[in-house]
Amino acid sequence: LEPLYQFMVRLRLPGGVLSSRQWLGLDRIADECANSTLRLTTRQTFQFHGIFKEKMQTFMAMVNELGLDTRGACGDVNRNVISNVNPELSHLHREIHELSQAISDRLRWRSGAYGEVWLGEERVAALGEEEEPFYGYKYLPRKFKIALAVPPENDCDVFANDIGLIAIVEDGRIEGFNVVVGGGMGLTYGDPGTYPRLATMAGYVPKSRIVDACQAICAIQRDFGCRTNRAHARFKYTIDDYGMDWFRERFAEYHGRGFEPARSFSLTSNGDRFGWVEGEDGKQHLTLLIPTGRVADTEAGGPIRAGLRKIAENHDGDFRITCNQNLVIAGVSPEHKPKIDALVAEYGLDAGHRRTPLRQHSMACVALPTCGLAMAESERFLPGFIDRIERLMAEEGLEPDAINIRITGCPNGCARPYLGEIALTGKAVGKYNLYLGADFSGQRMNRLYRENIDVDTILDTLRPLFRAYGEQRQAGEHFGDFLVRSGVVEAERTPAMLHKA
Ligand code: SRM
Ligand code: SF4
Repeated sequence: LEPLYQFMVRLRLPGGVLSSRQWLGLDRIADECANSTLRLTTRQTFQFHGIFKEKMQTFMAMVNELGLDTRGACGDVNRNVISNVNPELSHLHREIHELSQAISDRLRWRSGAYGEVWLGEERVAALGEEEEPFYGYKYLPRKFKIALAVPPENDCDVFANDIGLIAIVEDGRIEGFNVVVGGGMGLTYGDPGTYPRLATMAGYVPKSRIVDACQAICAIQRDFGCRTNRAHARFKYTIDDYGMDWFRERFAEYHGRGFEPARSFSLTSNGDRFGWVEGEDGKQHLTLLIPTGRVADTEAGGPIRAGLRKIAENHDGDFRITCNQNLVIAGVSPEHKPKIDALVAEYGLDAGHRRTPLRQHSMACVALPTCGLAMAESERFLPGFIDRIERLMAEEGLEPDAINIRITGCPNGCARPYLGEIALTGKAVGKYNLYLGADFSGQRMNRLYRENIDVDTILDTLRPLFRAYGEQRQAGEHFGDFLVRSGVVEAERTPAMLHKA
């Protein structure tokens, strides 16, 4: 008798875009093969939980029938390429999405094993035959992540990625990208050799060469990344071990030409913007908060999944998952807007209790019960925690305000906690490390403020800080900036800053 194995599977979905047909197909798969929920992730795609081993082949075949796949959603390869969703600037979004797709396709692993194992295809490669022209037989030392931002929005947390591409737009067209390298969030408690790191500015690359440039950078990590210690194998450590001068030289060698000097840019926020906006093509786009990305029908959360299914049945545009676990009902023609509005109201998808600024700017990773690495609750802890923070802010006379809150069940950083103005990382059941003082645009990390404390102590710690913020904040000043200006925490100096261009 075999144990009842069950699996989590995530999809590859560059730029987070899918059609109504695909949404309906995934919704059906959730019932037929998984635990009847869909989970929008911080990397703009879906996770399915609770897929029993006997259902795996059916699951993969159904995903394949939708024109989707799971290649590179996990493993020591390039992961899901994420990008700005940008609903109003339709042509920019199209360009950025096409590039995400092109980078993802270029760095997709090729092995026929996928088809053989999951889709019943014939064996095509003989043993020892090269199946992976780019990855070779060893693949990468570790996972590798790429993000594309379109200033002024940093909704993809571009500096948290191995490669971050910051679009330089001139006359309404993408000319090229400032390339930042060596970002990453994970750390291991008690191992000072591991740390979160913001990516360092490398320089500018024109748009026509950006896919090749990404491949060259990924190849540098393939050839020089650490292969003896997995805790040291991410690209951020390669960059710190060898330095930026070395990296720029290798880039010029691998790519055939070097970086141009970085162009100026400005990023102002790293969350999503909610509600309807009209695109330049006259189409309407609605960004909806999906609490912690969980698409499910529950008593507490309401019929989110049923509502989105109904929308997909009536929607003539597409869906775009944001990098903050939310969803854009995109490309709605003006005559369809009232219908979508009516469904949103009928299913309570934009209910007032959900629309508070704190909820709109909070993220939590999955953690318990499915994540084997979790030390504490996260997804299930966030709603109650936000309730308590909102009460605390009201008690201290603060208006409801946008503060970027991130929670994870362990230090791995799946909700990019080190970019939260307030962040908790799980230490043990009911206990968290408290981090404070990131900025509101994903360009400064926070600092560890208190270790291993329970929720009551977290709130007691925040109370005087909220009070001081209410009394002393400057006009428009965000909470994280206030904490740094008032000396509560120092601005984080990360290795990334030490190597700044
Ligand atoms: Fe993650 C491992 C969930 C984004 C850093 N992550 C995991 C696993 C697979 C646990 C495991 O290895 O057994 C989690 C599955 C939990 C579950 O039950 O579903 C998991 N990670 C997630 C998701 C679903 C969080 C979410 O709530 O949305 C995100 C899925 C992304 C996707 O669709 O591809 C997710 N993970 C991230 C991010 C954020 C990002 O990529 O922008 C990070 C930090 C950025 C980075 O990579 O540096 C992240 N996950 C990790 C790490 C630490 C990596 C490191 O360098 O130390 C691990 C553990 C590992 O790789 O050893 C990990
Ligand atoms: Fe699991 Fe830790 Fe990632 Fe949360 S941060 S999903 S607990 S690995």
